[in-house]
Amino acid sequence: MHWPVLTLVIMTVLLAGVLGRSFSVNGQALSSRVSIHIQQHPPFFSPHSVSAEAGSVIQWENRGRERHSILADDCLRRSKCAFESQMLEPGEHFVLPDLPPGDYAYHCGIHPFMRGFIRVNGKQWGAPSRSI
Ligand SMILES: [Cu+2]
Repeated sequence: MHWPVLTLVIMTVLLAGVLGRSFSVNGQALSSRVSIHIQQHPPFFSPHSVSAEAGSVIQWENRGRERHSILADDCLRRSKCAFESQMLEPGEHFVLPDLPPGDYAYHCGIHPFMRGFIRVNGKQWGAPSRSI
């Protein structure tokens, strides 16, 4: 590996560490890492709605007592599927490292009444937002 490349990798890792903290404003998470808790009671996905900058890591943690899964609503249309987790046992995580800009409604594959929403903003990176 060439030195400039190695330096870039190291700086990227360091920067990710600095930025890898969560901030929350009125339930809207604005950060490079967004954490969503899965819980047994409403709103089930907490916070229910999050917005994130492009390139953010979005992470769910099952803090409930049952199995759950994360399924983008568009998966039901079978044309495309933005994201779909495996079954998450209590205590397990699901991580989306790089969701493209757009609006994403999602639900639990086992309990369809558990619903959440993610908005990924792309403007910061010069890419237009798109709705799905
Ligand atoms: Cu569930």
